[in-house]
Amino acid sequence: MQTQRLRIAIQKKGRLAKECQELLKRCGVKINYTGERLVVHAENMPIDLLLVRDDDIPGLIMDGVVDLGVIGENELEEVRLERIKLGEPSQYQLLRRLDFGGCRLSIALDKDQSYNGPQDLANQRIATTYPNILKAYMDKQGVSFSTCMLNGSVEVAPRAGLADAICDLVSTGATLEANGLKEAEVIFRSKAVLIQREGSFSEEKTALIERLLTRMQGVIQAKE
Ligand code: PRT
Ligand code: ZN
Repeated sequence: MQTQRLRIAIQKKGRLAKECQELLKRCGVKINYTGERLVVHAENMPIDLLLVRDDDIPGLIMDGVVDLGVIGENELEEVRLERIKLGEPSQYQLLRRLDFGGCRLSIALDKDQSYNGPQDLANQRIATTYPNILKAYMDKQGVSFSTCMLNGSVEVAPRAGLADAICDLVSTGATLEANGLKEAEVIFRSKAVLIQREGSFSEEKTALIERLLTRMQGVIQAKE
């Protein structure tokens, strides 16, 4: 169901939310975020914002339910691989990489354990929220392993005896350190990105997207 208004999905709460709101504001999109609404309307442009869990954003784009979305590349890639596995639509267009949400997906293990390369992970159990990205990496290395899927508290899995190693997002490294873990291998580098659904757009929407991109370019350059 397409609407006249441009639909943009952003994270409702979390690490990307504030910066997405700030970016849109600097692009001149006026939005009142008060209240607990799923959809908020821009006051000065034909734009509707969908405020959702970040996990839902890649699927909303790939199913063509929203026009644009802002999402971390880690989440985007994980959902893309999962959908390919399930035979579901997995297409999107990358409009631009943004200047926030930077992190890396890394394999980490007990800081006292020796590590000389991916072959040391052979037949180990690795806890992660990103089983598809991890599998793609390990397959490329030709190393067999098993997983333990966790949607939270991944970093405590080794200590709790649930896994030998973890594969989780890292930014400062403080969480790994606090849990007696060391970063062994960076398998994916991520930033927030602006993506667009496949398919055709009305002339009005195309022009609005162009305008937003031009403004975004200016906003991001001004910060550099
Ligand atoms: O509720 P919702 O599902 O929308 O949010 P969420 O809890 O799934 O995600 P959220 O808000 O935590 O993160 C959203 C996105 O921010 C991620 O998908 C990444 O693209 C990006 N991002 C950037 C990060 C981090 N940095 C990050 N450090 N996401 C998570 N972390 C976590 C990491 O999982 C670990 O627990 O922070 C911890 C490590 O941080 P350091 O600084 O101690 O290394
Ligand atoms: Zn999430």
